[in-house]
Amino acid sequence: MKAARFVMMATMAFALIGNLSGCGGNNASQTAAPPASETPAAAPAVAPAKMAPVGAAQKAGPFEVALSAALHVGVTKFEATITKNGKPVKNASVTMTTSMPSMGMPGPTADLKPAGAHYEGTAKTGMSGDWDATVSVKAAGASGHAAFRFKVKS
Ligand SMILES: [Cu+2]
Repeated sequence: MKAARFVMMATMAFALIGNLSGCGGNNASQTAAPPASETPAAAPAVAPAKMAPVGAAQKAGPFEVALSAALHVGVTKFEATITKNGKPVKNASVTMTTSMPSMGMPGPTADLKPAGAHYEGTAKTGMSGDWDATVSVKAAGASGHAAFRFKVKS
């Protein structure tokens, strides 16, 4: 019983620290989800939310960028689809930076890595409210930026 109680206290402390971290910070360690082994077995199962477009697809230099995510407060997976003249762009370097414009708060930065037909990565949107995300794309000697604004609901 003692061990179980310690695990519960540690889990609560971890959750508290997470809540105090504001917009999610801007270092990489805060963008990573905790290993599955640290997830308490008793945690209620939450059905994964459906990915949805984050605003309209944007031009980024010669590229078109569509961004989607299941927006919520916490660690969130973002998927970017990068095309050029309607065709998928491979071997691109894709980085997403975030901020909360109304609060002047920088948010996390994430490298979006190739995953199937798109690029994906996680970023912790630590607070509800309006967020900006800029997706920077570099591929085959060309580059561009696409800007998205989205709302994270509490
Ligand atoms: Cu904030």
